[in-house]
Amino acid sequence: MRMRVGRLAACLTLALAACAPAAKPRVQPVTPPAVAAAPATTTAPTAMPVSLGLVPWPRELAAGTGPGLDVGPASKIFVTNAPAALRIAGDLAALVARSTGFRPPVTPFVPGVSEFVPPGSLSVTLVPGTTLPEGYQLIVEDSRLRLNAAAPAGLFYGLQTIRQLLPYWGEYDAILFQRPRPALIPPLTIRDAPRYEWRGAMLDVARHFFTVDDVKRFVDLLALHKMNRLHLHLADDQGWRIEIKKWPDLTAKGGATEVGGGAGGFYTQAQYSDIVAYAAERFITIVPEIDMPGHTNAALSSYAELNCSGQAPPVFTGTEVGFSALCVGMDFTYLFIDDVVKEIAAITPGPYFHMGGDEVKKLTPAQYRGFVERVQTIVQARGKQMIGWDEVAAATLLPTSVVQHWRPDAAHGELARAPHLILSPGNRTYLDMKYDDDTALGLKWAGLIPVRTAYDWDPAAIVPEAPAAAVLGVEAPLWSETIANMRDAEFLAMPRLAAIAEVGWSPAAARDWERFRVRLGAQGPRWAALGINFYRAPDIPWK
Ligand code: NGO
Repeated sequence: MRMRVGRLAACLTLALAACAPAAKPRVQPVTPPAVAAAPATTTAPTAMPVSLGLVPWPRELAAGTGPGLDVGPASKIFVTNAPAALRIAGDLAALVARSTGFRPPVTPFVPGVSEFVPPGSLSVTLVPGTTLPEGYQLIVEDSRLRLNAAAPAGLFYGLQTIRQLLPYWGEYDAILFQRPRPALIPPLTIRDAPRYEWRGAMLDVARHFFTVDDVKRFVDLLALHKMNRLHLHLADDQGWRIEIKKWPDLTAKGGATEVGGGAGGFYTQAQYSDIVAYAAERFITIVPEIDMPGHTNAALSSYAELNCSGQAPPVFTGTEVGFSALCVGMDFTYLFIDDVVKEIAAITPGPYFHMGGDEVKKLTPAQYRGFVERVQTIVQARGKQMIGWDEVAAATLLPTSVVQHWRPDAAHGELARAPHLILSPGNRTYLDMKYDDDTALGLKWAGLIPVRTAYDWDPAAIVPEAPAAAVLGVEAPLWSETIANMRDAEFLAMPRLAAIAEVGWSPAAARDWERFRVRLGAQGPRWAALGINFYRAPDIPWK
């Protein structure tokens, strides 16, 4: 079973070497094709061909004429001779192999040497300055496909688009053993780039533990939808999930259970680094969270000396919140926090450290603010930007700090002053809310969230008083009080994760529920082929 999950995970995000027979690249020098001029017209939102099952919808798309590119045995891939581009071209070759049974050879361009680029070719080029950050341009004609971007992330997102343009049956493992068949990519020009730089999801691995393979599979779901942040909620009352070498009991004791009393678990630092690297290959930044000063029973039960009373409370396997707090008046607490931040910062290449800060019921407002400000200094001294749930907006924040909005009724005055904002309104983005009253899993404190509710909102209208430049983007948290494994997680996340991905990526003017639900429905066969346990929401016309 583990093997299968690992293989599926590999196949799911185009680490496709694992899924298709390898072929040696044949080196044949050619010059890069010129980057195409802008298309004469782009489709107005009303004219968008919804038959293209793209999610998220691109910034600009112009349908072309002709039958499109027939990818077949004559196809070759030409690529900029740079490691990241070569890797993405290799993934493209594997993707084509899965769809057609033919693996196109990958040939690096050799600058200055001119050669004919044969019909049927695909090219992957890195051309600095040609696209917006994370953007790409994809031009498909009858005789060739050209993907170019200013940076590797853009090529990766272009590859995800190509994947959704190829037939879904390429996602089945079994197809490799069947007769090769041609795949037609429709003619079009796409100029794409995300609306927001922060397109994230959060996985709560504290309430229930999720294995490294589970997290990688979750990463795959994000990558498929051009999301680029995975926030890991690594510590809460019910479990501490990351090895801290100086404080081994955090995991030995605090990691040994979970909601309901199961065995729990934790990541060694090496395993965490493995997740970070896997995510980085998919252009996803890991954002580690150690929730404090509340939600800390796992730490408090591991070390008696962290408690004001000097007594360690028992481990906790229930789901109530707000009963635990670190001993904020004691200097020793900050030595502990510094050790934790230091070790996690050292294995986290991304610029962020999330300190939680939510639902603290045991401290006075002044104690709380003082705590947040002191932790903020520690995080900054360890080289990271502090993020906190929206309660931290009550403190005096550094210009680099980030506030994550989650309470639908949080005070807008404070949020508007936040140096940076991530939007995770509980009544729109919380993937752990039930779809409807019949949903067996999930909570409903923030309301029921059918797919349309997750889709039909504008991040710019959530805290209208906040300057547009302060809004980094959106994030969909998946809390795990009611979910115990990836099957459960997929059921709550999919399809709403795809809806949030489009909220974060696509321009507001291009978003439309009626068209989205058709495009989302077109993902059904692909997701089924990938073995994703998605909820067949009744408001979506699943293919
Ligand atoms: C809240 C709470 C979490 C719960 C979650 C459940 C935040 C930021 N704190 O969100 O502890 O798990 O709701 O939906």
